[in-house]
Amino acid sequence: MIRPSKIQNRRRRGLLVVGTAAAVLAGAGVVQAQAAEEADVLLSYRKPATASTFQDDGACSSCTADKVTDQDVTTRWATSSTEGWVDPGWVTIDLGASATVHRVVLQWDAAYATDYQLQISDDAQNWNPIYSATSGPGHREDLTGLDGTGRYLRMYGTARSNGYGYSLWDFQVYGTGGDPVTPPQPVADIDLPATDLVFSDEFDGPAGTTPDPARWRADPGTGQNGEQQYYTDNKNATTDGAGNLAIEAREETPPECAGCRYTSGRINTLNTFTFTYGRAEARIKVSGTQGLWPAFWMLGANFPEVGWPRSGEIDVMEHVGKVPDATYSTLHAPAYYGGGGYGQPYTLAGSDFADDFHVYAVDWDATKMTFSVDGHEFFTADKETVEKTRGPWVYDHPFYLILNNAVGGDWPGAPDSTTRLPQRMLVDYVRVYQ
Ligand SMILES: [Ca+2]
Ligand SMILES: [Ca+2]
Repeated sequence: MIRPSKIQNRRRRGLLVVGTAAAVLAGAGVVQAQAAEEADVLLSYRKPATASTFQDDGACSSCTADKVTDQDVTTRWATSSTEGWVDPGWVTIDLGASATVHRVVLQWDAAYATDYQLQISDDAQNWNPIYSATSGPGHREDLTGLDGTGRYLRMYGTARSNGYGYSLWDFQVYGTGGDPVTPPQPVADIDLPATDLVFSDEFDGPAGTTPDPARWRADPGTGQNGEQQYYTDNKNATTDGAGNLAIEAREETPPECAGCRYTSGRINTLNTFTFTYGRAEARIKVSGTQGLWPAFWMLGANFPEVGWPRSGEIDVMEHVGKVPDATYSTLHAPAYYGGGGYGQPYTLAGSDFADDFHVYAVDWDATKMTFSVDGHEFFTADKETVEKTRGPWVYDHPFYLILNNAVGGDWPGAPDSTTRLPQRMLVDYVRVYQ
């Protein structure tokens, strides 16, 4: 609606035999045949990094080298736009002590290296290649079977994918030795289908009841994206007495905004309910007419701290009045957002979604999200596919629910002479299962 597992590879490092047959025969010892197995761990987390140059401007603010080791796929290193869009370009991680490297994961930005080496060194002076690419594919490259020893590892790029520089969201190094810092534990995955009801609102109150403050808070103010409405403090969001919440868009100038011509409602669960993974569903009868833009969607709960699109956005359902017979499900992240979001429409040709209630849902776990309308699964966003084709997957943390009914804006366009107001978006229920 805003438009513009720490994997541990276990490697058997050889069989260590302690004791001898002779010792057994003598009764003086015990034969121990044990697998001396040393686990590969993430060696690069929070390790210092340096780079040929870094970018710090409006296009990429504070895109310093340490952003490749922060285990945050919404931050990136990039070479300087004024002096760094040249070859070679490099970023070096100091692993803190000598390490043996077995695996590297690179999550590139659109500005990636087609030709590059991974080089290792004991002194950051003399480098030995442990991997060479001559036609690197960019996006996510998971390089296994590596074998090199040293304290410093660098990506040394010699050819760029486009006219820009080099940029990495993440540069993960796995192996043994070094001086590893234990990374944060990932959120526990769940098994789908999710069937335990953990949040619900059936909106069964008497007519005129505002949303339960234990579940929802109004989010008053103007909208983004060139929207024209003013969202009131629940004056436009009340139950209809028939089991639904009605979010009503009206043509009126609110006292809070002298320049506004429309009012509507927007509510969310940021301060009352957030969740990671599960099924979120709502039964909704969207509003129609030119210029209307009802939505059921989610933002990362870290939105107040990191902003958008770093928070991530999951649009379970959006509808624009000018396209009556389609709804849309879309993901937004720092590498793909706005008109470039990752999504699909669901179309019932010739129908008008504003004519009836439909159930809009997402089933979300650590590997994928599947979107459905009335049980028809029409779009699956697969984590691995997204990482290999679009960019980082930024949905492994808590999100909160949002309902709103926008008027105008870049996507639906402004109301015109055909627009009929007021218009109600009716929500029969919202339920979340885990
Ligand atoms: Ca990062
Ligand atoms: Ca209901």
